[in-house]
Formats: sequence, structure tokens, C-alpha cells
Amino acid sequence: MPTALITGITGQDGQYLAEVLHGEGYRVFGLITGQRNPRADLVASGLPYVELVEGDLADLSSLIAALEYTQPDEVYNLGAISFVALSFKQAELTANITGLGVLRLLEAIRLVGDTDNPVRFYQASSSEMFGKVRETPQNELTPLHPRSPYGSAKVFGHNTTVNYRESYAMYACSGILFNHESPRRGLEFVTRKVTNAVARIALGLQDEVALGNLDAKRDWGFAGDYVTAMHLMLQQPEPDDFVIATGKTHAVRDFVQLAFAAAGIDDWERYVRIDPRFFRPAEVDLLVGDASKARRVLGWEPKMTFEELVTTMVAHDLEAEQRKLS
Ligand code: GDR
Repeated sequence: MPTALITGITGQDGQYLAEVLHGEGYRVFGLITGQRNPRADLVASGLPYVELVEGDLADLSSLIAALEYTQPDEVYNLGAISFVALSFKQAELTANITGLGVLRLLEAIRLVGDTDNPVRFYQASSSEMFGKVRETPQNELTPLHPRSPYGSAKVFGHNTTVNYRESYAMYACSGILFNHESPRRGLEFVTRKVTNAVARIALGLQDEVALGNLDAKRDWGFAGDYVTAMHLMLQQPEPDDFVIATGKTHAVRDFVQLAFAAAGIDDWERYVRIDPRFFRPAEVDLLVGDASKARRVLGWEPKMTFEELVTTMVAHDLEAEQRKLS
């Protein structure tokens, strides 16, 4: 039975990936951080087959202990301070967890790893690394120009992954994933913030939603599709880096309009207030990915369309909010 260790197990991607790996017959461990982490209960009830181990990306010796205990074939590093807006307020913390955390985990694998049976490593890199984009669409060779402490930390993690692969012949891959969403997305991210607010407005529970920059453009896919690409990357003969994206871009405004329409509301502008608090000191204006390498080498393609993604998230939130009322 192959064994996998996932950091960031409590997040959207950690949960979807655990389901995929469990379905493939893996023994799945999840790294859990903090004393009495309330999200541990969510994992325990939602994904009962995941075995939780304590450890923190800020603490090298805890990572070594977790690797020694779990003896994984594959390590998926999905743990991070992942909210870009927060990274401007807690830049040092973000650099430590999102950036240096990658170095610590790679060091731990190098120290614990067995050369006869090397651990395969997946790093969750991000389209935020492209930031002020130098070309459109962005591919694996597009120069990096991050626009936030989060993006800078991800660039460090990406470069470190490539460096460990080249220096120590480690099987280390970097998946450069564009935005990916789902009903499991945290409420701080714009998609879920909007679909949750739309559901509550449609049910008369909320009057409006306050948003920031509606002109920013993102390449949004479905998280459930994207985690399969992570797994595929670690099954190849050679480690490599891959962009994972849909190749289509939409403005935040388009997402908002479609989400309201999915709940039967056409005059959406009435319900949206622009609040400067949600603007960022520097913005990533236009992301759209070229995933042709992933299609060619991994045989990966996104399945869910943008429209399906929006309607699925709105339907989920309508049902969840209705359930709370009854
Ligand atoms: P992003 O996701 O920063 O792209 O990073 P987010 O959903 O937070 O923002 C997307 C865009 O929407 C604009 N926006 C708002 N964003 C939020 N959160 N709240 C608002 O009210 C709002 N109004 C407008 C933002 O300015 C931005 O342009 C996500 C994260 O998952 C990262 O961890 C990941 O690496 C990248 O996607 C790929």
C-alpha cells in the first residue's frame, strides 16, 4: 500500500487530494498544526481514513519526526499562509511558513530519505508567482514577478524545489496552479465569499456584499480537477514542473454577475458595495494559464467549466444556508 503525507490537510485541496489518494488505495497521513486545532475535528469527521500527525512547517524537527513516523512514498506540501491579502499584513509569517516551510520540508526529506526508495515531493506553487505578468498566457517558462509577500514566498518555495531536484537528484515537482475553487473554499476568498453572500441575499438573510477590485481577472478552475494533476505529477518517470489552468480568464465582476444570476437575481449591482478595505497594495491584474504541457505529458485536462463551477458553488451555499434555517 503506498503511503502519502499531506501538509495543509484541513484546506480545500488537502481534502480533495486525500479523497483521490484514498480512492487509489493509499494510506493517507495529514500533518496537523497547533494545539487543539479546531479544524482537526472537521478532517476526522469528514475524512475518517486520514491519519493525523502533529507537525508544523515552522519547526524542522517536527517535520523530521513526522517523516520518520509516516515513512511516506509521496509528500504533498499544500500547507501555507494562502490568503494573499493577509500576507501584506503578516509578511514575515508568510515568508516563514509559505516560503521557508518548503525548505524545511525538503531538508527533512533529504535527511530522513532513503536513497534506494526516494520520497517523491510535490510543491504547491502558484500563479501568483507570475504577478505583474510578462506574457499572456503564462507557462512554465514565463518569468516570475510576484506582487505580494505571498507571491514572493511562493517564488522562494518554487526555486528551492527546483534547486533540491537539481542539487540532490530528488524527485521534486512544482505544480504551478492557477486559482481553483469549490464549495470547500474558505470564505475569505472572493469566489466563496460571493457565492455564500449570494445565497444569504437570495434567502433574505443579508442585504449586500462588500467587495474590492471587480476588474481583476483570474483563470478559475475546480479544485477537485486540480488535485488529480498533483497526483499525476508524482507518477511520471522524471520529476518536472507543470502549469495547471483552464486557459480561460474572467473578471471578478463576471463571477459576481453569474453567481447572482444562478440564484435568480439579475440586478446584482444593487447588492454589491465597493469597499476600499478589500483592495490590495499591489494587484495581479490578469492571470490566464497555458496548461498544454500538462495536457501533453500528464494527459490532464480540466473537466468542470467556469459556468458549472459558479452554479455548483451557489447551489451548495443555497442548500447549506437553507439547512441552517430549518
Ligand atoms: P487570489 O484569490 O488572491 O487570486 O489567490 P482571492 O479569491 O483572494 O482574490 C482573487 C481576486 O479577487 C479580488 N477581489 C477580492 N478578493 C477577496 N479575497 N475579497 C474581496 O472582497 C475581493 N474583491 C475583489 C482580489 O483583489 C483578487 O484580484 C488565490 C489563493 O488561493 C492563493 O493561495 C493561490 O495561490 C492563488 O489563488 C492561485
